[in-house]
Amino acid sequence: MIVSISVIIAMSALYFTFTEDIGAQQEDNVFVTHSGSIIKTTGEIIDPVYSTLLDPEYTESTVEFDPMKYLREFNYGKVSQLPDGTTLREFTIIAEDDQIMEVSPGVFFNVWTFNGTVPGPTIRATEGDIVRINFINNGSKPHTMHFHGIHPAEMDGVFEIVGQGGGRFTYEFIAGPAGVHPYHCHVMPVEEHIVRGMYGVYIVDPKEGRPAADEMVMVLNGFDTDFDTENNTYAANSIPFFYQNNPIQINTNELIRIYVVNMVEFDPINNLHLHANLFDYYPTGTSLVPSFYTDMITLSQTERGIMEFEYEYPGKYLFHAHKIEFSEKGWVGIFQVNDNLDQKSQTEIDYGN
Ligand SMILES: [Cu+2]
Repeated sequence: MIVSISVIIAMSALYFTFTEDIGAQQEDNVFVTHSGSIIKTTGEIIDPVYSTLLDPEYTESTVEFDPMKYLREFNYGKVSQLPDGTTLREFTIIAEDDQIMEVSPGVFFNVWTFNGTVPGPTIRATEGDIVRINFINNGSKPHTMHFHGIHPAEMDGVFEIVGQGGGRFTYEFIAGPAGVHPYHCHVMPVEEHIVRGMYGVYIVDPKEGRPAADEMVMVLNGFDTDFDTENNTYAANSIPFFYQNNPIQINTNELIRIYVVNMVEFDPINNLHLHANLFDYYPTGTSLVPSFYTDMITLSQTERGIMEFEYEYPGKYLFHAHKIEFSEKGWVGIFQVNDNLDQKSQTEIDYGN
């Protein structure tokens, strides 16, 4: 009897400790719509009058984001060697939640950001390196960084909530496994922290490297600008139709490698179709041997992989979601394939190390 009473007391203590922990992450703006669906996003809107008083230029976009620059930009961190020869890569990531991004012409949206952009920086390391993230939360809400990959529990960015107004946390782990992984904020309501833009790509190169290629990152994402838990825009790399209007220049007979990550919130699936070609596909990028040779992949949220292909014939080729609703709301782009003879090879670009 005494034993069972003690067990019940111990379990209730555990229960309350656990629910208090979770409760600390919750914001209480859960409500039911007219149609009966439960909205968990807060739909918080910045007061423009108050914000303009603080900063007269507030109603203008505060986010400078160039999808063409983001496409081939890799952040290798501040590199040093530990006494045992291990490479240490240090990154400083600052979270903010008061940034304004023009997510489509004339549509200004309050995004929540890592280092001021959506997506955040592409963090890149080699398998076995030590990755150290000096995380500073300058936002007005709690935020964290949750990396996919392998690391200790306390580095998982879920229970160690980093407080607003300058809270700090240092994430440190061994880079691995090789592949392409997302990182994102994991504070509740997680769907809002994601759909507002708190995510990015983390690439772990295999120790033996991969063949030289023209490499790029595509984050498939969207924005719910009217807070009805449906996306209003879709894109590869945030800006609808960007790569259709600004085709990605590539060369014939040159290996193209795309790290693709689906971060679309609310919709169960996203997909990608490449025109007039097929590609080798490495799900999660964890194997050096491709699993598929295809022209179409389907991805649920945070599902990702590496695509490799070459174009033989010059010309313009579409790539887009074969979920037509998504492509018609912006998730469509063009590869302009140039004849390799008169183009400087992209693989000669020094991406740093
Ligand atoms: Cu967050």
